[in-house]
Amino acid sequence: MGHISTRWKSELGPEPCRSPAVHRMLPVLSATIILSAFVSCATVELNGEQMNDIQKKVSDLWHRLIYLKPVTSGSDDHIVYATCQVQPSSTLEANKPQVTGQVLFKQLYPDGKMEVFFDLQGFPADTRNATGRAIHIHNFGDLSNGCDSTSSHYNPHGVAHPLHPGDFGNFLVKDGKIRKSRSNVSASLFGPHSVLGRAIVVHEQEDDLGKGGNKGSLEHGNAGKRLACCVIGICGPELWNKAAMDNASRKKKRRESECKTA
Ligand SMILES: *[C@@H]1O[C@H](CO)[C@@H](O)[C@H](O)[C@H]1NC(C)=O
Ligand SMILES: *[C@@H]1O[C@H](CO)[C@@H](O)[C@H](O)[C@H]1NC(C)=O
Ligand SMILES: *[C@@H]1O[C@H](CO)[C@@H](O)[C@H](O)[C@H]1NC(C)=O
Ligand SMILES: [Cu+2]
Ligand SMILES: [Zn+2]
Repeated sequence: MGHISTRWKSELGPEPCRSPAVHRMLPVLSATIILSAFVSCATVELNGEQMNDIQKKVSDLWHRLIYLKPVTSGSDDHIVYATCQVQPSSTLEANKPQVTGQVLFKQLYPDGKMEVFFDLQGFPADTRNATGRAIHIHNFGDLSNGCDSTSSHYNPHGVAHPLHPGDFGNFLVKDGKIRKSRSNVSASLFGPHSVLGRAIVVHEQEDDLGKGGNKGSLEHGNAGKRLACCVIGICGPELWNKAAMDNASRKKKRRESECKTA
């Protein structure tokens, strides 16, 4: 490391900015590359599984090196937060539900699973015929033509619906609202398949979850019109912490009122 720094100074002027994560990982990466070079030169026979394991480790290190956490969200740099401010589609007819609200994301870096909190309002309060409403991550964060310009479901692995990382399934409306947490979600806020900059779309209808028996079912679940959408962007911890506090105090109130009526 010292040697490289001296060379930077003498030949290339001041040392370029490098994030601490790169500093931490360079030695590990070099060691792994040397190790894998040694392994491939040695006459030791490796079975396919061992080879795959080495390949996986090397590729994992590269990913961590190249796709660094996009931004430090607040004081704890091991958590990434994101938000999506849901607005009715600009192409939506006036007689359709005007859905607004927030979708919040939290994920531990670099190995955590994404947690998502949905807080939406503006659905019809009459739930006599209530079916679920589908919510997905769509490919583009392009709202130039309302939610219609967000393209199809984000599908980095080329699989059929409902196996896309942003297929959140169906949400029941209660009193015109959706308020729901999901954890262990397979979408991610970092890495090569980060969903930052892509769109959340709230649909008018239920997701048939691939069981509709037609082509559309395996592409988008026949979830109908796009009511509302937003673009996922990085943020600090404040929104999530506030939502978690409100969530906890609602729960406490609910319990208290249940105790009173019991
Ligand atoms: C419920 O659905 C049935 C059949 O789709 C329809 O005939 C009825 O009018 C609906 N009721 C309400 C309150 O929307
Ligand atoms: C989380 O998801 C993975 C695969 O997506 C699954 O194997 C695991 O059992 C899940 N964990 C929990 C706690 O649901
Ligand atoms: C909200 O509360 C529920 C339980 O009542 C919990 O499962 C969920 O994780 C909470 N969500 C947040 C964002 O704290
Ligand atoms: Cu969708
Ligand atoms: Zn899908």
